[in-house]
Amino acid sequence: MRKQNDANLGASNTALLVIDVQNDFCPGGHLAVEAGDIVVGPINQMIAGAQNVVATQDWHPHGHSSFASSHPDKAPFDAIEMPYGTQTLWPDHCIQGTKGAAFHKSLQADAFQMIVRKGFRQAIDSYSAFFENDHKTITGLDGYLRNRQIDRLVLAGLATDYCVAFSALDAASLGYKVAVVLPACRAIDLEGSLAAQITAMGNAGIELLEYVPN
Ligand code: VGL
Ligand code: ZN
Repeated sequence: MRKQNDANLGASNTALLVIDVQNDFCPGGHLAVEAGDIVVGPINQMIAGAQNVVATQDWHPHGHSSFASSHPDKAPFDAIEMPYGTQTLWPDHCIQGTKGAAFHKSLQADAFQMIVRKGFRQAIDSYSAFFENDHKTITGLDGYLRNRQIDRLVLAGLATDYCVAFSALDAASLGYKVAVVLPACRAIDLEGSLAAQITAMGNAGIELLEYVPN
């Protein structure tokens, strides 16, 4: 069902949180998400109507511990045990300063008021915009949003089942009101991860919007 303007992006207490719309997650990139680039149009439309816009940028050093290439005998999409828990291994992607780590060229990145870089510590990955994968190390975004008296977040970007979902779930557990705009997200979908994360987000009280709010 189509709802009218639920996301209310023009409100001063609300921020649009644009997750990882970077070349490596788009077609032709090193960890391409199917049709990842189609999120750019709807996100630009939302940016145009938003008062507050924050973005994340996956930002790994060479040889990052989340890369399969850093582990002998491992292949991309294998899982390994890290001191902080199970970690999926990825193709090398979003290496600091490379074209793959840059935002998609058509994304209205000039509108970003704050860019949170994550995954820059060699030994730990970070899917969420709030906490690294140990669920303890903070990125600082919560403090920034609180300082700006923002308590509602509308998320969109890549990938639905990893960085978008982890960010949305952490935001909900931190007490934010959270919505995810599904048509402005695309998933990696490893072994049912999309369905699992959609269920988890629903259970956490996250609003799943099926349309692009204007
Ligand atoms: C992401 C896997 C590895 C994402 C980032 O942005 O969803 N997924 N690094
Ligand atoms: Zn990454």
